[in-house]
Amino acid sequence: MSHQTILVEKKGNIGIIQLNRPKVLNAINRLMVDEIVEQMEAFDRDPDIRVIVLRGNDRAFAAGADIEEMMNDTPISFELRDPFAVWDKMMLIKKPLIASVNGYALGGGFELALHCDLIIAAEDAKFGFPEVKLGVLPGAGGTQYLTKLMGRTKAIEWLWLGEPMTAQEAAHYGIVNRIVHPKLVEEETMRFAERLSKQPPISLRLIKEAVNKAVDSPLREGLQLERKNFYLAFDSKDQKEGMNAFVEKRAPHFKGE
Ligand code: CO8
Repeated sequence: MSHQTILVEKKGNIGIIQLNRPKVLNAINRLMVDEIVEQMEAFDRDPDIRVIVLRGNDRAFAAGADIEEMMNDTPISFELRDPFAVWDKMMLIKKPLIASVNGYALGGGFELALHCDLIIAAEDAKFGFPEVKLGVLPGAGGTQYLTKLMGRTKAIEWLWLGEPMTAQEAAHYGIVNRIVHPKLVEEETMRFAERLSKQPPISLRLIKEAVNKAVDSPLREGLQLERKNFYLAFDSKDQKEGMNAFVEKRAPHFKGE
């Protein structure tokens, strides 16, 4: 399938989506969100793919929503088009999603990275929510994700001032998983993705569901889901393989069955 705003590539079991509007620092227009999510869903269904990587280019992961496209929107145009319904679909992707961030991850670009399970970032990457400077606020989950990750005190300061945070600050607050030299971001991302691609896919998927449940439900509900998923894992061939390999003192080979 040909795309206008993204490039798509498969490397072994890893599906890569590259944001591709370099002239506007990968500003996210409506078509781009549609194409990203359609491709994520296609990789999620593809039995050969085990991990999905989302990346930008050296200058920017994405510098936010496309301001020119958005500037004439009205409450009614938003209501009728329902632009965030497609963002919600991202939360249903079951395979691991890794954001690989060089340069700017601002506004909707930061929100896109926060919709991923893991973020690998360059030491000089810049994360932030500058929406306040445009007289608006984040709309694709930024206020919620940031507050849950770093707590109210720091989140409200960042959202009110709209200044970018460094990758080191983002790592300090548990927002990014790894920071590396800008030239090593791709290598580190692929290394991490390959490592995950060798883990048992059904376990990864059940863990993702249970961890996401922990974020926004009472402990008891989360514990019940974790227990159900734990039982479910025992119906997989990978559970037999993993435990047999342990007692036979050999490396396991997981097939996602
Ligand atoms: N939208 C549209 N165009 C953009 C955007 C953007 N978000 N960011 C950069 N561009 C364009 C610039 O207009 C410029 O175009 P041109 O060459 O034609 O003048 C080109 O990209 C290069 O940008 P700069 O010349 O400004 O590059 P600098 O290195 O000087 O500055 C910055 C880089 C600091 C990143 C600067 O471009 C900037 O401040 N960008 C805007 C950042 C911003 O405000 N982001 C938030 C947008 S609002 C938002 O994300 C709301 C999310 C709502 C939910 C998501 C729905 C999809």
